[in-house]
Amino acid sequence: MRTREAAGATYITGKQDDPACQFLSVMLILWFCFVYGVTANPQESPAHLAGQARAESEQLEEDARNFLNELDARGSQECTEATMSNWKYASDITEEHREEKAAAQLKYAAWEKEAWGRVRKWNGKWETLSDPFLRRQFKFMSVLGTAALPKQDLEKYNNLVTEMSTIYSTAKVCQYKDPKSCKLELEPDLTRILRTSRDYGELEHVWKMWRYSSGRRIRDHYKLFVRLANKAAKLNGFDNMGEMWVYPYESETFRADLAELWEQLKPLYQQLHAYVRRKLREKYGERRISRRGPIPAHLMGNMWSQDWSEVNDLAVPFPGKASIDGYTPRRMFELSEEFFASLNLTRMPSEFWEHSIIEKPQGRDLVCHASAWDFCNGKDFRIKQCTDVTMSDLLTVHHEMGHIEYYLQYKHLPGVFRSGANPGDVPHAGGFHEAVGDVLALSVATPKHLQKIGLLQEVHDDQEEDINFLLKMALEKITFLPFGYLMDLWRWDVFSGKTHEDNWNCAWWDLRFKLQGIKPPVQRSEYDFDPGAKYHIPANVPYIRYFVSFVVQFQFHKALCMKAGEYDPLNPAKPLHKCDIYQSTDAGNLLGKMLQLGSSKEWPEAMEALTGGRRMDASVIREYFKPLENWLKKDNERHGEFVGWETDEVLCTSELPREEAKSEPSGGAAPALGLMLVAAVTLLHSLSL
Ligand code: BJ2
Ligand code: ZN
Repeated sequence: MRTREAAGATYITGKQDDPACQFLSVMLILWFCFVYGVTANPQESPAHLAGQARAESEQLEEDARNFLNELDARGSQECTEATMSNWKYASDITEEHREEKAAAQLKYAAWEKEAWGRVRKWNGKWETLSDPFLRRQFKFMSVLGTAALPKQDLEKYNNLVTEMSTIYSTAKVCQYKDPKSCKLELEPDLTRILRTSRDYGELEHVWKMWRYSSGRRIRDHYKLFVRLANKAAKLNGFDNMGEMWVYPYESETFRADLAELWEQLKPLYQQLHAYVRRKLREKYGERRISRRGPIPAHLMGNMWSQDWSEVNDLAVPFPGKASIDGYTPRRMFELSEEFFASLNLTRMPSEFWEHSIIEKPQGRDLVCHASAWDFCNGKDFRIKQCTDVTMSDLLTVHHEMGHIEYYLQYKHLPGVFRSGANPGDVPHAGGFHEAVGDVLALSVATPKHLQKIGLLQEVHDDQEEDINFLLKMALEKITFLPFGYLMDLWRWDVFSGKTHEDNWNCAWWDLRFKLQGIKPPVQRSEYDFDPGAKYHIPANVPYIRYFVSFVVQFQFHKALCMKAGEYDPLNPAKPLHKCDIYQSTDAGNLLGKMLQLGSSKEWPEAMEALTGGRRMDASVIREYFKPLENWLKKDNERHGEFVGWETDEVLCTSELPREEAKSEPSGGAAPALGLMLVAAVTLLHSLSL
């Protein structure tokens, strides 16, 4: 710009030296002005041209709005149809429903492709729109997702995901002491055994056989799946599917930020790990739990060691525990709804109560893993959960209802901003979605609140009770952090090829050891596929959203507590962990305002609206757990505990372990022939790829 101006100035000075030339120039300009003034079309005057440009851009804005509205109306219908077929299959796994779902998925993908094609015609124009709300819709709709795959590939891809999650959802395990009785299901049977049994052998059996019946049978499917997923990502302009997954977080530093968060949280996790290891060692003996080693993964009361709160009875510093005997699933859901209503947030609509599945139906297979559903029509919202009457399921009820509350709050927005609503594969920044119900549950879990709702008889409000409470919370929240982080660390490396498929399972155990400090109860091999024994891998649901959620939910909690007047950083009588926002309409309104934004704004903006800050911040969790962290440090020191873990054991090899090579383990309901068949079919699939 500056160069062009300078050149113009030089030109004019050159001519000014000659008077004759000057005269001629003036005459020429006068003549031009005269002619122009008399004959020029008034429609070409600068003022008029500017007006015309303004009208044109207003028209473009209007056309864009109409175009998007029309697309959204049709998109919502298509989405309702596809979600309905998906629900039918997930709640009743039959061949007929599978076919219907497969057809509906293809129809939905065809629509996505058509819509994307129409959006593309706006390239070069939508970027000039002045309304950021419109521009953002175009931006979101410019990424097509897996619908970019050629039809045959897409069909294969969809079928693979359905098949993997069906293997997972229908897997059965034989009983420990009765290998001929093979009807144990993950929910409720195996989950209950892990929660309540303290028999080392039984726990090992259940842990091992679940992986034998689920993950191992998924391994070959996953190979083909990764290839197709990456093909889709490339068609969308990404290097691989991992890149496509993190794109919606709209941050260049996202992965580095996560690594930093984990580094900040690790010291607290390590103190907790050392403490629990001692408690488990006291229970199971030094031969099984070593002083400096990782903890065997089957002893934490949870199939994936992602939440250790079910071993609170072993770990509790000062015994005494709440239980919710006498509750029913319906009552648990009503309790949760009541909390939302107390904050002036929306109650569940009548359709929700009519269509949700809140208890496991008998006599049919279904996807029991709890989930929340938005049917994209502003009316139909459901939860499907095989609810068990336990404290941790009560939290899951709140978690799922948090999703529904989000759906309800942003239902006025166009579909692209109703994050999590579409059955498409490009997830929006899901961390906030995951945090809503959990934030409320942080209040519900406080001893004061549990007493209010009759779940705790006596509250002493002393230091011992405080530590008991914080330890229980840490067993749920802090133990989850490394697991929530590593699930996608593993998948990002798988998608990028950094982790080769010959090393999938051992890479998984490297991460489990390094981040969680746990080890498998029996040596693993590359015949196993332990990541596949966790729902989100076969069902292909990105997981980093949960790590993000476990960090930001404390930031949200703090902001809401301050709004409710329940937390004051300067008042030691009102610490963060004792805050209960129940019945605070001020807090509810503040939360509601953020939920109503959906994903129409970048997440730092939504975060700012609620917390005043724009970054994920681990210091709030550290603040919440500070009294416990201090107590753990002292307790570990007092017992001379080694903080951290090391091992020289080989946790995983590429070879089939010798004892297994001799005979297939008994107790998994999958016959070896079945395994071979799955492998053969998958091989055929790969050959035709
Ligand atoms: C129990 C919970 C998921 C969730 C389900 C299954 C996958 C996605 C949904 C989405 C919601 C949306 C779950 C809870 C904490 C850790 C994790 C786990 N089930 N999903 N439709 N959790 O997030 O509710 O319902 O709108 O995106 O998986 O490992 O158990
Ligand atoms: Zn969730």
